[in-house]
Amino acid sequence: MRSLVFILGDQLSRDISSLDGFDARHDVVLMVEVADETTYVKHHKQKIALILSAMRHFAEELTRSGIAVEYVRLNDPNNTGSFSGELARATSRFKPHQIIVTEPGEWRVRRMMDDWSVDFDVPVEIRDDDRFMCSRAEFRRWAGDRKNYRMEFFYREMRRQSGLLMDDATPCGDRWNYDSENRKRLPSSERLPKRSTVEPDAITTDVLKLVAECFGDHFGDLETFGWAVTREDALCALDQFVADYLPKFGSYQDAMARDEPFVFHAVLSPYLNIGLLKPKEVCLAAERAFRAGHIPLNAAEGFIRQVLGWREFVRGVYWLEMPGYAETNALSATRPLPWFYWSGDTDMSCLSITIADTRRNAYAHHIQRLMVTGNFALLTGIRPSEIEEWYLIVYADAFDWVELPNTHGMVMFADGGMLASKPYAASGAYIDRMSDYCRGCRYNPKIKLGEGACPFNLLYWRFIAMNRAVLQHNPRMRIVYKNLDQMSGQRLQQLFREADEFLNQLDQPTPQREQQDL
Ligand code: DLZ
Ligand code: SF4
Repeated sequence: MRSLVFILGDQLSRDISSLDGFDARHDVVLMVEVADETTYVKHHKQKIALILSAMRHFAEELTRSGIAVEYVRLNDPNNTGSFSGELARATSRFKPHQIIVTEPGEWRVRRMMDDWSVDFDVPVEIRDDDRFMCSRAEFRRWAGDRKNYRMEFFYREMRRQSGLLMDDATPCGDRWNYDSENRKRLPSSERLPKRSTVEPDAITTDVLKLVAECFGDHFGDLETFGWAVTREDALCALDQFVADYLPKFGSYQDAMARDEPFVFHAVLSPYLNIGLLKPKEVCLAAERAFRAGHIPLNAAEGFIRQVLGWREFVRGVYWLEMPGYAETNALSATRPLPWFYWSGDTDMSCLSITIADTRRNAYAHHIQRLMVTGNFALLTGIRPSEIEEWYLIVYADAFDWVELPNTHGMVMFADGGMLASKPYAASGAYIDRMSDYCRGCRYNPKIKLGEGACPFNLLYWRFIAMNRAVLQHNPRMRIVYKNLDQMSGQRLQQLFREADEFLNQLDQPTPQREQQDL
């Protein structure tokens, strides 16, 4: 045998670079389900089920096409439980001349790979992951000696380079960005088309059983599992998105609604991030729909900006700045994560709804993530590593390369502004404007102080005041500090007192938290 090609659980693409030049007469693919990956954080049950089922389907597809696959199941009695252990077993069994692998999406695993060639005494070729539209080298060139990175400039460069939504050298509609047209609240009369889910087949049913047995104490519901686990079904989800949701995705991109957890969002990120869909093809699908006159420009541009702009951008920042990136804590945030992030047990209805959606679907859309759970973590000063781990656990699409910059930089401003030009801090008024969550909440977003005041209002000004040293010279924060300085000392004192009372009860240890059912 010549090559052992090791394919990881988020590399489920037929054109993954590790398969380039694969010789079916001699080479073997290795895929492994291992305890280390399922438990290095306690992933949402649906996330584990999605990855394991998609891995099993992918292995079947490879086998059908004549590729020899060595597939190790989680409950195989000889399973060593780790990537390195399984690679060691496969190497001694197949005695390959070389091991080929595509670079992983996580620094932790990349470091592991450094040891493999010495440990197994076999050359290890680590290939670039060319499923992204911007390679790590191209991003490094773009970044040059910039001290901080702004998505908007990178995005324009990517538009020019890819030709997406371009009329020769000019952006379609003569504007790069239609963000200002993407902030409508969802009217209560708006009826959304029903989302279709994929009925579990025999493979998925087996995996669901396995996950229920082995990971019963992990966060999240399993009964609602309806993810696509094959490329074919992921392509159907893409078609449905373009036809039914994309036309209004632009206008309602930032809207939140208690009975519509997905609003008009694509919900394709898990498929993109494990390799069932390709970023270029989803962008092209949106562009085609626009050119054919089926969707408005603000929808096509808003969607393409997320995939071609933001997704590629955070991946570039991750690889450029790791491992030091994760260590920064610009706002010195040290509060432990409140227990209600797991239980959903809070009387702030925006948070309880978002957490319930997350538990049920292993998904929340970007404004729920940024402006509800994220905003609360920012305002209360949760320790970045704790909230990062939460995001990595609870979302089906969360892999370190994408989750970390989004949480550390965008949500928590822990990088001091390397990635975002100002913290995304907001009071209750923002949540009230963009959602129907406040209706029925025990608090009132219009009350700033005293009985019934929305905690976001108290916490917002406390956050602004407490972080003056770091933020006051930021040009985008100037008006905020001007407003703060106009508040009377007495008002500020009351605000701090009430905010601290709220925070003190947040810090109370919850009795019997271990017994609570996640
Ligand atoms: C996230 C995950 C899980 C839950 N399980 C596995 C697994 O059993 N086998 C595997 O190959 N990959 C898994 N993954 C995805 C890996 O954690 C992912 O490939 C690494 O984080 C590197 O990006
Ligand atoms: Fe959230 Fe405040 Fe609105 Fe309640 S009133 S839902 S806490 S923003």
